Amino acid sequence: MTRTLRLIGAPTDIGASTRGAGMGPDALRVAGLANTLAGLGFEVVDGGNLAGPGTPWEVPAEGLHHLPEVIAWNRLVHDAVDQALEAGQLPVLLGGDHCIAVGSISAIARHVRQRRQKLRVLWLDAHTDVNTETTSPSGNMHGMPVSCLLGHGPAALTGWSGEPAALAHDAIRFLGIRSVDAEEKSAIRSLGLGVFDMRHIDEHGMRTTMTEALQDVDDDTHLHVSFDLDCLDPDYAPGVGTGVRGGPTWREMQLCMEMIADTGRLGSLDVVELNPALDVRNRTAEIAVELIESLFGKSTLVR
Ligand code: B3U
Ligand code: MN
Ligand code: MN
Repeated sequence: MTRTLRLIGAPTDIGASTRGAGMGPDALRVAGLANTLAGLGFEVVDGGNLAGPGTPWEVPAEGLHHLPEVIAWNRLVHDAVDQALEAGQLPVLLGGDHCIAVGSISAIARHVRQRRQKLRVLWLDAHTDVNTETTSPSGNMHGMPVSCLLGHGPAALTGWSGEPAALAHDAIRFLGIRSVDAEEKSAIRSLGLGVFDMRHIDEHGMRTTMTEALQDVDDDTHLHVSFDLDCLDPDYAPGVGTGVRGGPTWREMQLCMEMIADTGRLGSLDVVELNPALDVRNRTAEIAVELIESLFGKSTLVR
C-alpha cells in the first residue's frame, strides 16, 4: 500500500534566538522536498503553511520568551499533526524552530498510546533542549521542548498528550550532542536520559552508536525523528541559528539516516531550525532534503 506523507509547514522563529527560521518550510520546498519524496514512491500531500502569530521580539517575561505565541503555534502544530495521524498519513513537520516539537510529539504520543504501540524519539541535535524557565540562560523556548515533553517544563506546555508526561525518560535518545548548559547536565543525570554525545560518536563511530540508539526498536515501535539541522557540523549546514562546531559530517549523518530507515519503523518527522537567512545558496536545505531522502529509504547500496 502506498504510504501518504503530509508536509506541514510551521513558518515561525518564535522560540529561537535569531530571526529567520520562519522561512524554513519554503526553503525546503524550493530544495525539492516533495518531489524527492514522491520519487521514492510515496504519495506526498503538501498541506501548506500553518498561519500563527508573528514574532513580536520582546524581552522574556518570567524566564520565558514569547510564551503566548509559542503556545499558539504549538496548538496549531498539535492539531495538524493529530489530523494527519488520524487520516493514516505520516506527518512531516517543517519548521520553524524546535519549540514546535512540543505540539507534534504530544499529538504523536497520544496517538501511539491509543494504539498500544511503543514510542521512541530520536532527538538529532547539537543541543539537548532540556532547559526550563528556571534553568534557561536565554529564555528562548527552542531550548525547552524536551522538558515540556518529559512533564517538567512550563505548565502551559506540559500535559498536552493527555498524560502528565508525553515521554518517559527512556523513550527519547539524543544524538550529536555537544552543547549542554550546566543545569541541563544535572537534569540529564537526574532524569537518566540516554545521550549519545559527540564524544561517544568519536569513540565508537556512528554505526555502533546507532545500533545502540535503536536497540529496542521492534515491530510495535513508532519511531519519531526530531531532526534539528544544527546536529550536523556547520561546515555542512551553515544555515542554522545556533551552529556548534564539531558535529557529524554529511557521511556520518547519511549512515545515521540509513540505519533509521532500515528499521522500517519511522512513523513521523520534525525538520527544524533551518534558517535560510544564514544559509549559503540554500545549501543547508538541499542537504536536509538529501538526508531526509535517506531517512525515507533511498539506498546507495549496490549489494
Ligand atoms: N541551551 C541554550 C542554547 C540553545 C538550545 N537550543 C538551541 N540553542 N538551538 C538555550 O538557550 O537553551
Ligand atoms: Mn533543538
Ligand atoms: Mn540545536
